[in-house]
Amino acid sequence: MSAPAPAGATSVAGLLGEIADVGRDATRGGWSRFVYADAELTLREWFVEQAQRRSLEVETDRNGAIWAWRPGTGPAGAAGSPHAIVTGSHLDSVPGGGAFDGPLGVASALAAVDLLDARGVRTERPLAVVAFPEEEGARFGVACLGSRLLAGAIDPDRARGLRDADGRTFAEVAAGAGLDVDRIGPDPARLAGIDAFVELHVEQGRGLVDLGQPVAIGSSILGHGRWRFSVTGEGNHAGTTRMVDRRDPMVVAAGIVLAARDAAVAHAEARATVGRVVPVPGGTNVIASRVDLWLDARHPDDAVTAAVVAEIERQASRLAAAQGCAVTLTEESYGGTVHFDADLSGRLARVLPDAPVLDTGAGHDAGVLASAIPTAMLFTRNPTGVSHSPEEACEDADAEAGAVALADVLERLLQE
Ligand code: HGY
Ligand code: MN
Ligand code: MN
Ligand code: MN
Repeated sequence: MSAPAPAGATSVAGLLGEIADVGRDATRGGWSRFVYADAELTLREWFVEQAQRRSLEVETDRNGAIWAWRPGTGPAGAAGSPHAIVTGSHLDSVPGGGAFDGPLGVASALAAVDLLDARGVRTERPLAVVAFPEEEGARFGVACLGSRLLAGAIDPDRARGLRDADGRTFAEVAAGAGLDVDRIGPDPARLAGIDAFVELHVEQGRGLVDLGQPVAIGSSILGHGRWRFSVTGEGNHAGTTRMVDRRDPMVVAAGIVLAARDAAVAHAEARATVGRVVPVPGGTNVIASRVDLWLDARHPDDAVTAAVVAEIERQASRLAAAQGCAVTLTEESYGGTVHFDADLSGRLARVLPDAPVLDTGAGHDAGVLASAIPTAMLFTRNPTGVSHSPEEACEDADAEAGAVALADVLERLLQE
């Protein structure tokens, strides 16, 4: 487990430089920082240390999110006090992901706190910087698990039973990290104390590159969901089993991957991805008995997403029948298109009049919380436009511009 470099930075690039070696994935490339695994636990420690260096009051909520409070001058003023302005993002990553998806929002929030301190901003409202757990859903399969629990968007019993690739449950793993898993679930009192949540995130596209701007305001998040196909056939020997005698679920899985591409291509703006295919038992010289594969499908119109998934399901059934296999489909999570709070986004636009407005195809904790509190997003330019890959990038100057924009927005919201 690589430890972060000694704390001391205040620039966004400096802060991210302190954690640059945490969770590097020598096998896949990029970074793999899965919730409650070593790298993410190190990032949690780093975040707490950064917060304490800034005299922020740190607490962990019932769902494992870390909240660092910059007290207001009003009543209570700290954890959970009323009329708070909150910013932040996540520290976890996809497997072999980039260095900015998540951590850029957390580091920019810490740098924004430094700017507010330097400007002598003191307000009745408190400010909190939050790091949500399992935003990518890379370990337990449900994206934005921490913010969904907070907002009551997932049943706590279902969350406790989610399993990672090793079969370990969220309850077991989170308890091992010190969380009282009997208490996970909605936290309406905490949400009631928040007047606005603004998440800064690296742009996962080329919008700002094409517009020649460093920072954008978010407008909406594409509706998207995750589904699991399980194809069962007959496990057997790769060498002794004649082709005519096979009931090979991997052949069906290959057809489903192509069916997903074809179904999405048939609908403008639709996206469908099969990014994970897991044969069981998974031997090189073994015909799998079962193959699990996960579909990620997205579209601005929920009905089109449903139609795309239905078409893929039809093709999967046809393919399975042709191979003497069976196939089941389970919806793991779904969230419709989110439009950020118009009033809040309008206030951001008055603070950042030159910032363009962009939608995003990527999910975010802000998208989940939009159902419960006023939320908005800022995006910082990514020169490659690539994300969920080591190619993800953000120039130092743009990262600083993002932090200044966030500080300007937070200062205005704190004072209103
Ligand atoms: O999958 C997403 O869109 C997000 O990055 N979790
Ligand atoms: Mn992501
Ligand atoms: Mn993200
Ligand atoms: Mn996201």
